[in-house]
Amino acid sequence: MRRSLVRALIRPLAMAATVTAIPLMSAASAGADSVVVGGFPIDVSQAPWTVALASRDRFGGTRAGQFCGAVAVGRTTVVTAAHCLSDDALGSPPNRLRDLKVIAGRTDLLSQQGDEIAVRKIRFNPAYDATTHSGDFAVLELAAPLPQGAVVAMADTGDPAYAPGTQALVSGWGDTTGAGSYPYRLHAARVRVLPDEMCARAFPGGPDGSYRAETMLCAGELAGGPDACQGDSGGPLVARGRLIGLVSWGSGCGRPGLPGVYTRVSEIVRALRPADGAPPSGRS
Ligand code: 4AZ
Repeated sequence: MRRSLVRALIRPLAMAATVTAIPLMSAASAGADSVVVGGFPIDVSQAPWTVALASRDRFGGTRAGQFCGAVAVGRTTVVTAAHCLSDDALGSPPNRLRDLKVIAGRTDLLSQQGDEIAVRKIRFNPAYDATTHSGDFAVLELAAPLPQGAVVAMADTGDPAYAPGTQALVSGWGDTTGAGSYPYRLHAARVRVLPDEMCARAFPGGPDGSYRAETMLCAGELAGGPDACQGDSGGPLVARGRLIGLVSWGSGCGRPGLPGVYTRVSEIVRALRPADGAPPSGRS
């Protein structure tokens, strides 16, 4: 499951480009073993740090080319999941993608609301491990600044926002049902930070993946329900007004006993801290 996530991400989204379905307003609840992402539509003003990663060249124009989420952490700095920008996900190296953009301030992908800003530079976390998804982040430099109001602070190590039980909000334009229903409107779901042991138990290694508490964060509801899903990858998990996670991976969406796995944002803070040595470098 884990190794197929990137392909799983790309397949439904590539298909979505040709789909003309009516946007879903929110995920319906369903039976015991069905997937539910349990979210609700929001206006981007409610989570203005949520931006879309988009390429119309690669993914078609139906949904403005949206293929992943990302987060504004500075006026010209956006973070996303490294796996969103892998050759595997994009079908070519990211620097070949001439029209890679961040879309900010837009609730509905069908609208012209907000700004589309070109990505000037991509820095991959040098410690990203594509096999385990450990350290799943990349830092993007934008060609023009975002409004200051779009920026969210990142939570450093020891921030109480990481405490298990903390309520958090995940937002994105990803699948709202787990069955390939991609909305035009931004959605959000309320989840809770869960103890690392829950994800360690759910993902001990093997087909469903392996959880590493140092670089990953566990969130969701143990009973299943609200969760991130394909197409939300790279997007924000915010608690107490601070960014604590980026949507990274999981096994299905909203399934009982299988929480969502997020990139632990304190790892990004650490990597970006000048005192820690060089900032993350890589292909650009
Ligand atoms: C994905 O493939 C994905 N339910 C993202 C999040 C989750 C599962 C899969 C978590 O992009």
